[in-house]
Amino acid sequence: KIEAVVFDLDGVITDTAHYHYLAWKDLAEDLGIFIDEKFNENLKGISRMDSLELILKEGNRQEDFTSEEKEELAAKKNSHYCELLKQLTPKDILPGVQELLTAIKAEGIPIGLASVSKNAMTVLNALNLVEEFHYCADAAKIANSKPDPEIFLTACEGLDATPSMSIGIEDASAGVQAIKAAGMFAVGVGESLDEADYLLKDTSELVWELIKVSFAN
Ligand code: B16
Ligand code: MG
Repeated sequence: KIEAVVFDLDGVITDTAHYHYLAWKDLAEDLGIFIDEKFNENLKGISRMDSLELILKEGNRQEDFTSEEKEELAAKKNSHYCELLKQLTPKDILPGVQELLTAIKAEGIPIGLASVSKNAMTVLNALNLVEEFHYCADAAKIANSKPDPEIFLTACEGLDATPSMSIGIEDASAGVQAIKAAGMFAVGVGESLDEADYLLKDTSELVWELIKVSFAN
């Protein structure tokens, strides 16, 4: 019996990954660093400060800033990101997600959130999805960013679920690695997620009956 389903947020429930990208790209350009969508793949599921470090490294500028200055750069990116988030409405829930949540709920299976985003509750609120989740792991209390399993393990614990009997859904390679490291069944949505136990092209393919069959096999 499946004990829980734990969702990633950015890139699975809604496409905030794109807003993260726009905000980072802007900041990077101010620093004379060029990043593209391909580079952005490395930032998915990675915490705010770790993302900044990767961008600075890309431009060979890691040593150019004090940790205080880095905090300011990250804060600048975040306020731009929060500005972009104001456009978000329930229409931005990705295809298939609402149906999937409804199907899981109908079976009485607890639903959790494992987002390392400190803006996760703002995003869920804008999408009107807060009520759908029985437990949301608090990113502020997580010491290790994905691919570390910490956030998925915290979500399972919060739902009183055994990780090996639980499913995680992710769009990022670091996230799929985190699910596997937690000992859970990994559903991957998108490209280059070979480690996933069940791989789908996009969220419209997230069909509960098919996920269940794949989990059982
Ligand atoms: P914030 P997820 C992650 O969310 C994003 O994928 C990642 O790109 C972002 O840097 C991270 O959240 C931190 O977000 O700056 O809002 O705290 O994929 O774990 O839902
Ligand atoms: Mg994601």
